[in-house]
Amino acid sequence: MKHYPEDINQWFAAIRSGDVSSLSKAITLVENEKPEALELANELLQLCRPYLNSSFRIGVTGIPGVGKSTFINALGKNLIQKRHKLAVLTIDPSSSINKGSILGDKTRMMDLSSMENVYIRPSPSGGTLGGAANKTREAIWLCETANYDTVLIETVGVGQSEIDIDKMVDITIVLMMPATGDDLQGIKRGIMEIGDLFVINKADGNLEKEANHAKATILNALNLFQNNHDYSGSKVLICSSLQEKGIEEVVQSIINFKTYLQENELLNERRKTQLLQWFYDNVDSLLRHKLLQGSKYKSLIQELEQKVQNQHISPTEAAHFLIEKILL
Ligand SMILES: Nc1nc2c(ncn2[C@@H]2O[C@H](COP(=O)(O)OP(=O)(O)OP(=O)(O)O)[C@@H](O)[C@H]2O)c(=O)[nH]1
Ligand SMILES: [Mg+2]
Repeated sequence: MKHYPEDINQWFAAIRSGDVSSLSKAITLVENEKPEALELANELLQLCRPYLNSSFRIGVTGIPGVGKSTFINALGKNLIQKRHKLAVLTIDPSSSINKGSILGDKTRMMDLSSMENVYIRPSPSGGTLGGAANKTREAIWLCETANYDTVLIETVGVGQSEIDIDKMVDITIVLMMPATGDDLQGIKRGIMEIGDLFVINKADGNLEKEANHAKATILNALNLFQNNHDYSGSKVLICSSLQEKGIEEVVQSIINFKTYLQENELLNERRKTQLLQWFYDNVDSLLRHKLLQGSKYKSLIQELEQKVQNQHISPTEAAHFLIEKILL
């Protein structure tokens, strides 16, 4: 294919040796939806299989503007000082429409983006129609092949089905900020359940005092909602990403949590569950892709789409009807 290296073994070797442009091209390839690209990507990924799950994956999520990019910048600098090799992927839900806000993200990660041993890359979230899948997991895998031992993933919010961050990382950090009123934004069941660590950011200036208040509120909320593990270390921390205060404590908590996962066999368990999920997500999106690209059911699908929109048939009925036809 045009624009891609011709020799797949050489391409793979270049990725392994740390050539950043070869890595970037590979990520572009796995994001490409064209059938010939999928085939080439599969060939390349087969070579990468031994390196799957070779990094520690840290997910950072939270509402827009809470400071995720600034936090990753501070956290990343700390990890680089500890001699890690760092890949940062930012999933932008809007990127399939407007090509993303990586410029904004990169400026928030200014220090990090100019450092050696750091790779920053936006990962489109994938369209919702047409069966395009989110390829962040493949991107992580390629970074692992390129020897990045730590992968940080930034994503806005939760509840976006297949881009739910906890499906693809070893630890999920939920970033929050102190509210000015009593009410703390973002305490919702979903977010309390996926978080392994909760970090209250922007604990500086006027908000410093509020941050302690927020900590108590979150600790309370953690007692109310059922969390999915019995980790007994501190789960709620306070930091200022801008002033780089409290970051070392966050790093120590990440390390403690990782040890907890390893000692309780939970790291492997998590990864096994995620691999299955990944398999089924691929089954879903490939089925949809093949179905919509192929010509066999084209007119039936068009007919059903119209009927659904005109409310002559419910979406549920239409889906059942189509699947019955296919499996007949
Ligand atoms: N005072 C203060 N401001 C912060 C802190 N961290 C981030 N900010 C500011 O908050 C704003 C948003 O920061 P970002 O890092 O871009 O937030 P984000 O969560 O990545 O935003 P999106 O990617 O748009 O969802 C910026 O103006 C930052 O300077 C902090 O610790 N203290
Ligand atoms: Mg950001």
